[in-house]
Amino acid sequence: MLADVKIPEGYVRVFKRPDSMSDAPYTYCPGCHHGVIGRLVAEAIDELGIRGRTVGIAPVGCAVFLYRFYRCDFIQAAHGRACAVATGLKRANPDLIVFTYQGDGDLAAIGTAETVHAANRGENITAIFVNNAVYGMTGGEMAPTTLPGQRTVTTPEGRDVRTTGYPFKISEMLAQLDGPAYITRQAVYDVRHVQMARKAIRKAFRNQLEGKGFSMVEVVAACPTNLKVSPVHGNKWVTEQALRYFPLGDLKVRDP
Ligand SMILES: Cc1ncc(C[n+]2csc(CCOP(=O)(O)OP(=O)(O)O)c2C)c(N)n1
Ligand code: SF4
Repeated sequence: MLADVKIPEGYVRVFKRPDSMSDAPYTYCPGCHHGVIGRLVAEAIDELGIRGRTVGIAPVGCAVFLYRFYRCDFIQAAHGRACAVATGLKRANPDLIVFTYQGDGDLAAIGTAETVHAANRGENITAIFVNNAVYGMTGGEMAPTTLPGQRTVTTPEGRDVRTTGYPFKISEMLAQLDGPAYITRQAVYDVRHVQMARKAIRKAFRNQLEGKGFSMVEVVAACPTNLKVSPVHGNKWVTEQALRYFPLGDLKVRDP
C-alpha cells in the first residue's frame, strides 16, 4: 500500500492520497477512469473543507465501489434512485453536502426518471455521471450511451440504431430544462482534461455550497476491460470514438 512505503531519507512525498480517501487499495481495473474521477471528487471535498458534512449516494455498477475508498458517509441507493435519495437527504438536512456518483446504466437507464425530475426541480445536489458507454460491472452489456456500431455482449454485431435507438445524450436533454444550474461534459484521458474535469467538479460542489441548485458533471470515460483493449487504447477510444457523440464542454451555466 502506498501509505506503507518508507520514504528514503532526503526525499519528500509530493503526491499523496486526498485526505477524503481511505487507505483501501483501488480495485478498479487498470486504465479504468473511475479511479481518476473518484480521486478528483475527493480532492474537491478536501479543497472545499466539507468532508465532515458530505454524504455520497452510491449507485449500482462499478461506480458503487467508491464508497470503500472514501472517508465520508455514504448511503447505498437502489438501482437508479440515487438522485431521489439525494433529494430526500438534502431537503431533510440542508446543511449537508450531498453528491451522487453514478454510471450510465444507473443514471441514464434505470434512473432516467429520477435524474430528469431532480434536475427539473433544481434540487441543490451535485451529480457526478461517469459515462463509459457500457454496463461495466455486469459484463459489458449495451447501455443507452453505447455508440452506434459498438460491439457489446448484447450487441455482438455492433449497436444497430434502427432497433436500439441512438446514444442517449442526457446532458443535452437536462440542459434544456429550467431547473439545472450547471451541466457540463468533461473527460480525463490526458492531463489537460483531468485539470478541466477537476475544475468542473469543484464548481459543481461550490454551486451546492452557494445554493445554486442542481449541478451535473458528466465525464466521458473508458472501460478498457469491456472494450477489450489496453488502458492506452481505452484513452484512444474516448478521443477517437466517444467524443464524436459526446462533445466536451459546458451545456448550461447559470450565473451568478
Ligand atoms: C435492481 C437491480 N437491477 C439490476 C441490477 C444489475 N446491475 C448491477 S450493475 C448494472 C449495470 C451498471 O452499469 P453502469 O451504471 O453503467 O455502471 P458501471 O459498472 O459501468 O460503472 C446492472 C444492470 C442490480 N444490481 N439491481
Ligand atoms: S469493468 Fe470497466 S468500469 Fe468496471 S472497474 Fe473494470 S474498467 Fe472500470
